Amino acid sequence: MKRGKKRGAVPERTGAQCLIAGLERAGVSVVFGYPGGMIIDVFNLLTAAKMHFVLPRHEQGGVHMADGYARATGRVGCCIVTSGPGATNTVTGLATAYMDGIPLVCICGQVPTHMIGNDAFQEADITGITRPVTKHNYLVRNVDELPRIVAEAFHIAATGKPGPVLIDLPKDVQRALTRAPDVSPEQVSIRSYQPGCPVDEVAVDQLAKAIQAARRPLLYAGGGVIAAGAAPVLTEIARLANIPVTTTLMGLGAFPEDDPLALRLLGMHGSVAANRAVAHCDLLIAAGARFDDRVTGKISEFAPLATLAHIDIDRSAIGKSLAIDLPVHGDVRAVLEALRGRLQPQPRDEWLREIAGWKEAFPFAYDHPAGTLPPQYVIEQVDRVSRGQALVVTDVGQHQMWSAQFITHRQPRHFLTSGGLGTMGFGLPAAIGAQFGCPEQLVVCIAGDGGIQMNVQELVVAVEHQLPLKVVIINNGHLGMVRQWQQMFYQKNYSAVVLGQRHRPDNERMPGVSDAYLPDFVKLAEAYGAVGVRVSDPAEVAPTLRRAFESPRVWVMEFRVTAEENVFPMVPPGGTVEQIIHRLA
Ligand SMILES: Cc1ncc(C[n+]2csc(CCOP(=O)(O)OP(=O)(O)O)c2C)c(N)n1
Repeated sequence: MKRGKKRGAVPERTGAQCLIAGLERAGVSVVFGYPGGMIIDVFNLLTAAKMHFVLPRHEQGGVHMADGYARATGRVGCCIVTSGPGATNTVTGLATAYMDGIPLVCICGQVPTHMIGNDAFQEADITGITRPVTKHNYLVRNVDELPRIVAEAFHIAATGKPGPVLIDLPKDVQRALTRAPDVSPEQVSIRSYQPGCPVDEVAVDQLAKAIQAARRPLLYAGGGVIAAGAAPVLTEIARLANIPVTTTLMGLGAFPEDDPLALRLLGMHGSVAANRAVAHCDLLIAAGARFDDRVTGKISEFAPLATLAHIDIDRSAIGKSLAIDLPVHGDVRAVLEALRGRLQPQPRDEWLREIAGWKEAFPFAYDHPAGTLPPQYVIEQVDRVSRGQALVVTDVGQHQMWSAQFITHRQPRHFLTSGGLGTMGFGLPAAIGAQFGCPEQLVVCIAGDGGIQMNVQELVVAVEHQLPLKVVIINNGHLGMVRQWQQMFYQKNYSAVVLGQRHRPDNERMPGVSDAYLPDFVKLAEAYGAVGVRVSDPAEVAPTLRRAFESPRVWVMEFRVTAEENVFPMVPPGGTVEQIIHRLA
């Protein structure tokens, strides 16, 4: 048969061309990627593609950047890497996004199809490896299917409970020719995947009746509220029916914490008021939350007096950890909108008075002995100096919990953190991704001296792209959160938690090194082209932050804080609210 171009037919394109066209159709405007031999055909086209390209310095950094971009904007983040080590370097980032329900599409190069399974150079079975940490993944064997697969990947990532999707793309498929037409994510219809579901009016009626009848109702809002864009309607409902609200780590910002109904963070390091309210409420309405063990503590004693209602888009999350009395499967925003019209104002004075008493008696607090710099003080100042406007991205550890406690969270998508996986090394690259998504926004990364070193190489990306990013390092000279657990639960047997030169058993200084703390973060910042400053005087904290926030440059501010500060209150792991620890004796 003659190969000729029919009038009106789709011109022949390579797989790589189809991929780029698919990304453009999906509205990708920034792509984070790292090249290599098995993805070189795609990179060959990126120079001319209608999207901004960002080169991280490690593929893990690239995935966290795409993740931070997605968390800050609500759009699907996108990254492209090569096969083998490039692909395996994405696994932690994918697992991080998967645990927190973040929409990503990750494209990996792969060895040619005829070599798959032969232990070819830079071959890794990334489809198999990532199956448990992606919402869905594809190994593309036929170029004709590629336009549909790209559109499906974006559709699946963004709809239902969002999550990461991986496309494993062999080199020969990138180079093969096809006349398959482009497909948009909006055109996708998959028979076995129907994420939209109509609001269950009967269930909403039952929930409305339960709320009207409850004397001590409590809303427990998770990251699903933010993902669904349901924060405004949640706030309306809480105020209309006088229902106090507590949020998970992922839900911070779903309800303004300066509202008298706000109970703030729930769970292990949550407020006493929030944890007590759960213990005393007669109706607990979980919205876009998943009864995570860091929230529930001892699950059999969680909300012992309450009827449990659970609104979630993910049917499999309902009843997973606890039996639910009032399940409401559906989009959180649609369900809350349907609920709003069925509720009447209720005073609930007694319940609100009780809660106000707990809030007043047990605020988040810390000691500030003269001559010391408490880490909580630094974090409080970030909030104050930015007038509550900063988009804060944290790493993982004590500083993460203090950031949850000492920042007054007021709006969604302004507090980004690795909740489910607790990934150290997330903060800096995610903050860079967030800054790409929100160029006008003040973005502040708060990290520990341990976690910042896990992806510190990405600092150069912020400098290179002239991002106005600010990095706050809470330097306590330790892997603080692990040190706290060793202090509290392992008889102070400090194992592998001291960072820097003080780690030397003879405690002797190394020749030529003047400081016990290593690395020198100021020099490190300068090496990457950023402004680096060190602060240990409390009086210098606010002026330094102010100068940094007014500057267009990347600033790295190292705060030398009290070394052995702990995060309180603390419900011990697997414990109950009665066992809450307020401070060490
Ligand atoms: C990749 C990874 N490795 C190990 C851990 C376990 N871990 C949790 S918090 C923590 C200490 C973090 O120390 P640092 O970054 O200095 O922050 P700090 O707790 O002192 O604020 C560790 C090791 C983790 N969460 N992630």
